[in-house]
Amino acid sequence: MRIDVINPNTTAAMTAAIGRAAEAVAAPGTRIVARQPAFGAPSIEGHHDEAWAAAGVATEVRAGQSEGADAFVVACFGDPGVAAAREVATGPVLGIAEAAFHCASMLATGFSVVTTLTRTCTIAEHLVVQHGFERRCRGIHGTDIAVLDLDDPASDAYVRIRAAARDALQRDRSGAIVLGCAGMADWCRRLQQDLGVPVVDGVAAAVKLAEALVTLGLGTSKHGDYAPPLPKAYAGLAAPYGPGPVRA
Ligand code: 5HY
Repeated sequence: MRIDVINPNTTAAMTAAIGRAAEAVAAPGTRIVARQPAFGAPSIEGHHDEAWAAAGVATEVRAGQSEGADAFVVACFGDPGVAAAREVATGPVLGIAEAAFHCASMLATGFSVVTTLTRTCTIAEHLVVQHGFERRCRGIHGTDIAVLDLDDPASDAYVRIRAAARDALQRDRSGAIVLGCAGMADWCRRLQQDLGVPVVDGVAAAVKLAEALVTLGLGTSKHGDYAPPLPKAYAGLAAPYGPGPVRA
């Protein structure tokens, strides 16, 4: 099977790291295609970034669908564009936040999220409510590390994230940690060893859940609001991306 893993931001180094994290857990018969939009924000750290990211995700899913992708992962913790992507795709479309919430909920009675900028915690809170995890998510904590500073040694990001996770486990009385950024995927196993609790990276979780759904012969429902977009001519900047046949 083919799973397209979309980094909704435009930072190629992050796309490559996300692709590696996906390939590290993919089954032997799964081909991972890591991709990113040609336009948008270099990092997604708020509602305005997310608005453009959602459009970028929709364009990448439309392209991947025409290339025969069996499933899609939206590898940004805000899950931007997942609903629109589900209209376009026939296979499963999983956002890394939703996937991580499900996995963490099967491992502990309560989990905590540790993410980047505190201002993005509200976006995660919206996702918790949207997906019905209010009773399982016991806290969402920012570290005020910018997304693109995660791999800068000067940010001391790993130590700060580990400290925030330790504090969250105590303060929230939670039993598992969800990593609140696709850029934290590489630290998942190390954090799990250091903390002694399950640590869920949404990229890996989404890839394995997507594999499971495809293997079960399950795809996105086309009955209801995930039916294909209604054919219409889009104008201006969006003109090439309107519903209907993929742009040549
Ligand atoms: C992400 N932003 O996973 C989110 C993390 C965040 O560019 N990739 C981004 O802070 O919401």
